[in-house]
Amino acid sequence: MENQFQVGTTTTISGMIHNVRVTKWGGFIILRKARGLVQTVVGEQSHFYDEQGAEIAMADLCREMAVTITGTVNEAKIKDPAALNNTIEIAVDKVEVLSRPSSTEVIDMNALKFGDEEALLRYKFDNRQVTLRNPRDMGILKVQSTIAKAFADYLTEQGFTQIFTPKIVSEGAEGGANVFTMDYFGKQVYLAQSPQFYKQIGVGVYERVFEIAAAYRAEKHATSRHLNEYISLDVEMGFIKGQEDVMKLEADLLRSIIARVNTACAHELNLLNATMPVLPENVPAWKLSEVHEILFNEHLCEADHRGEDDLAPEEERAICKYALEKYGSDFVFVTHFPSEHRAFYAMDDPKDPTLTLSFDLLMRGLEITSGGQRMHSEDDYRRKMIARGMNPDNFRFYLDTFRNGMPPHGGFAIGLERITACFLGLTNVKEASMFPRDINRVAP
Ligand code: AMO
Repeated sequence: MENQFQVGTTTTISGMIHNVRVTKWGGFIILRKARGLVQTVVGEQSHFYDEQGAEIAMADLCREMAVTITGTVNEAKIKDPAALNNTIEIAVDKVEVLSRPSSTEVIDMNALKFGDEEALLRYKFDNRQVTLRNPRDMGILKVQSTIAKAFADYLTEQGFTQIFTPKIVSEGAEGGANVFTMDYFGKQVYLAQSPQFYKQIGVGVYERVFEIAAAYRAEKHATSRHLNEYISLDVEMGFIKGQEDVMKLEADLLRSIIARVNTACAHELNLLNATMPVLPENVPAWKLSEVHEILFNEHLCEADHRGEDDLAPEEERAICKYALEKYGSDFVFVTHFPSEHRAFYAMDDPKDPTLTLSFDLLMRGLEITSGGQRMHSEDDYRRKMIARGMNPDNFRFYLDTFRNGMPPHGGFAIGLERITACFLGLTNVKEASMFPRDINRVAP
């Protein structure tokens, strides 16, 4: 691509017409490529041809035509951060139309006026198949794709095997009411809330596994942090000494992802005006009870949350702010959540069985990960299931895994849309989903 833009050379470039601006002396055709816009300048030397090769006028060109442009690369200073290369423009010799939209009124996001941010988002999502065609949204999803690739690459280097597990399942793994049911040839089944059971099973096979796949949660409330279908970056590893091994792996993995995004997506980060988070060598880690105490003692929250079973959203924001100011970290691990409120597969802390060896990772005020050590003895699973009123018979294949032997193990899952939104400072995770599903939306 770089060679294509050598000043003084003739180049041929194909793309979609993002915009046409006619001036007295000619005008501009702004071409859209996969990574951004290219400015081309029309002058007296320019000729235009339709799909049949017949000569047409510049005025016959319109947005979203697919074209091939041949011209000379010239130096230029382009201010638009969406420019693929802001030091050049192309003086057009010829434009060949390859195909055209069937409507002459294609959607132009820039020309639309909206009363408020909500209305803009609604319009964007209602017409996502077309509104995605703008440098900002393309940039968000490019960063997301880079995160997923960096995740897979790092783990593969560390000896992890990528697995693909079923999304139609006989039991929900995470409990709670947010599970979608579906009819499966007359039997009630579920959409997987997570690949939890299957990634643990994968550890019995490959020791270290990861998966990148959709997870389903029947979230009944429209919030800026929940989707009904999201992409879960799942990791599970065997032969751990404790949850610290899992936390260390996640910190190292994130360091590698951040470095990759910084180098591979410098253009997108600039366009989105995003500053990547700081992940220090030692990420602050506090027990849940310690977080409540810190925030109370430092007067950082309005309410007194001591004794509560979970983190309140105001606490998530406050502890992240505290960690950044005091320890220079955009990330905070919170550990030792109460057993009663954690998924049944979490291992209880032998020192205090009311707590679990589990953690959340917060970033810039938002939970991006849950993880921890899991139980590995069938007896422990049965005991916990029965205590929670679950029927172990419904989990036969899962329990069978432990009956047949499992190493000490643990893992975590990162919500891909959440981490993308946090990296880029987006206020709504839906913006980091190509086609978001929420309580009111299943199309496009
Ligand atoms: P948990 O339910 O906390 O844990 O989910 C893990 C991470 O997935 C993301 N996430 C969501 N993102 C968008 N919309 C949602 N509705 C949504 N729900 C969850 C979040 C969250 O931190 N099996 C465990 C993980 C593990 O222990 O390995 C699990 O699913 O970023």
